[in-house]
Amino acid sequence: MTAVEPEISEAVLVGAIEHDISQDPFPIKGWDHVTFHVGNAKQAAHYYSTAFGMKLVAYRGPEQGYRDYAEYVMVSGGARFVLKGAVHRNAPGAEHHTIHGDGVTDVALEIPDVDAAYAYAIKQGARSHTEPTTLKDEHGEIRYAAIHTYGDTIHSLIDRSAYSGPFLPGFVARQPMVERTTGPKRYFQAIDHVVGNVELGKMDEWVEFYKRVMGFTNMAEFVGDDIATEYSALMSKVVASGTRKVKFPLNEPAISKKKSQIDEYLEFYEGPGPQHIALATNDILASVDAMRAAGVEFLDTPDSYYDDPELRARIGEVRAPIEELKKRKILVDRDEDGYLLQIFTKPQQDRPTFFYELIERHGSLGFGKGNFKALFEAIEREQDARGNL
Ligand code: TYF
Ligand code: FE
Repeated sequence: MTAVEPEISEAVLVGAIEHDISQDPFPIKGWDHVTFHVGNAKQAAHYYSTAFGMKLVAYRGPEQGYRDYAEYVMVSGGARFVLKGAVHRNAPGAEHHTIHGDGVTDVALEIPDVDAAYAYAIKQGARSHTEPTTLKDEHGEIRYAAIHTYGDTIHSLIDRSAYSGPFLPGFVARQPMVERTTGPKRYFQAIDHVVGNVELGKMDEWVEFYKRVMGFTNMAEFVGDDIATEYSALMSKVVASGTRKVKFPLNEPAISKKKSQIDEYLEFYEGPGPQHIALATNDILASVDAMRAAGVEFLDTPDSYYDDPELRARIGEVRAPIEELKKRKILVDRDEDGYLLQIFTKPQQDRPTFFYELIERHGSLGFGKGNFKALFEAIEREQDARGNL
């Protein structure tokens, strides 16, 4: 018997809207991939295979005459991650890992016209990383450029419309590392949003950057002074592309009684960088079960969250019994458009820096604002356990 996956479009999964990108100053098709620099890409590929249910599809390394790195390309539905590990200390860019530890180096975007988008970004004040260039092999060609964003993070701009290879020129196809026999076919289908942590007082500058350079607009959801001083210890605003497929919440620390979780990140990451990626799933219960069984740790939510009559009244009917959500510590939030289910992992490396969110949207275009209190209290308990009082 083969499991039948529900027919559900990626746009619905990630809360995208009908929108003609040809009218945008910086047209974006969607996410291309996210690159992680890690200490051991071979072992990371195994973790993403077993614990995140991803499939290894492509590789390049010394065997291909690529002397500096081994890179493993993992996919789950429309989401693509590249795990990159240096094979010697002088690999160009290897200092990223020395300074920041395991983390995201590149949030790459698929762009219909790389030259036009790059020229617009530079005119609007973006800092160049790589000028437009053509990469080719026997599978065709890619138009490529890259710009800098916050910290040591870049946005690669990729037009892959004339390319049919397994990833980018130079990569070879690879068979999956692990044949899974349990769990859902995919644990997630798409990237929903990528969040950046920036320094105190810089959030608005980066919001303006994405508006000016990529023509993004603000989404309604934000965490202002009121919420920040009460419990969150962060300020947050969200910018999004025209289709809302690409969404970038931006956080900065706020003054609070304890050290802000954003300050803790900035200290351990040694600067601004990507804080979390939200992965869109069409069955968060099955995904959480499979990931927990494989050893992924999620933030705890107290039972009182689910027993709160105010919350029960506000969220109304959702697709699963509250008891099933409570068992798994899955959070619920509802707004005028619908509701969402979400859960957050603990940090994914020894440093308390990068983590994941799983999100199942049912109409809501938000980010779980109603859960901020419960979420930030859970994060503070973890901070306390690390001795950050
Ligand atoms: O992406 C967001 O904005 C939500 C909220 O440490 C959030 O997921 C903000 C900060 C944080 C965890 C979640
Ligand atoms: Fe999020």
